[in-house]
Amino acid sequence: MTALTLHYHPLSSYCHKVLIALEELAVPVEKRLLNLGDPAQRAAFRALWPTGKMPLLVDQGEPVAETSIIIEYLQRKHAAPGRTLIPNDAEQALEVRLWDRLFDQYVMTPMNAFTTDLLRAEADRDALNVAPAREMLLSSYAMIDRHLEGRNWVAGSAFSMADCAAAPALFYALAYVPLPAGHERLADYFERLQARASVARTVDAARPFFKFFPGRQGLSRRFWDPAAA
Ligand SMILES: N[C@@H](CCC(=O)N[C@@H](CS)C(=O)NCC(=O)O)C(=O)O
Repeated sequence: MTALTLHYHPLSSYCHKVLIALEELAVPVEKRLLNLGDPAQRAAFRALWPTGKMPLLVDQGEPVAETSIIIEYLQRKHAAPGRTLIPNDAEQALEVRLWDRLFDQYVMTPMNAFTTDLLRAEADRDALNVAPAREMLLSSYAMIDRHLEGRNWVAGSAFSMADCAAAPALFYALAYVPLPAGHERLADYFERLQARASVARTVDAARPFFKFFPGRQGLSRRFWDPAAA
């Protein structure tokens, strides 16, 4: 029996980031599905962690919050021998943290602006709300595409925490704002991410919930039905 509990939802992009990391670091956790739409669960969760944001890791009763911190914590305290997502070398670690931040701030955040807009009542939606988010995504795609020249993974030579952040951010962002032509390096990187076992398994587990994803119309058919790909 593990001492670690993860409060999560299988559809949540930030939860995907940590689920991928858990698998990469070979850390067993007890997963507790959290439905923030349920007022009682929401109140109980806020009592545990005041921001009410998931995922939340609980280690022997102590909450560990914020995805990048959760991953660093798992790496330091619970990773299986030989498993790593943040290099020991300080310069390389900085590059991983930089790209982790860039994906969270400039891909995940604008992607979530689309979700927030679609969750509003139709009368309250506004194209002006999502126009800056679309611009930011397109500018991030161009930046990432340029950066990927000669690289397999986004920071350093090995799969890292930055790739854990990239996988769900791009997965959902591309459903809202598809990749324009001329971003072949980013397109290839996205395929490498999808082929990674930890990412593929996280997407598999989310599949039954895709029907609740507000951007579901933009989700490629192969993600609904991998056999049809
Ligand atoms: N900065 C946080 C962001 C977490 C976050 O935004 N989680 C979303 C789910 S993807 C959430 O809990 N949303 C619920 C809400 O805002 O009420 C992290 O890295 O953990």
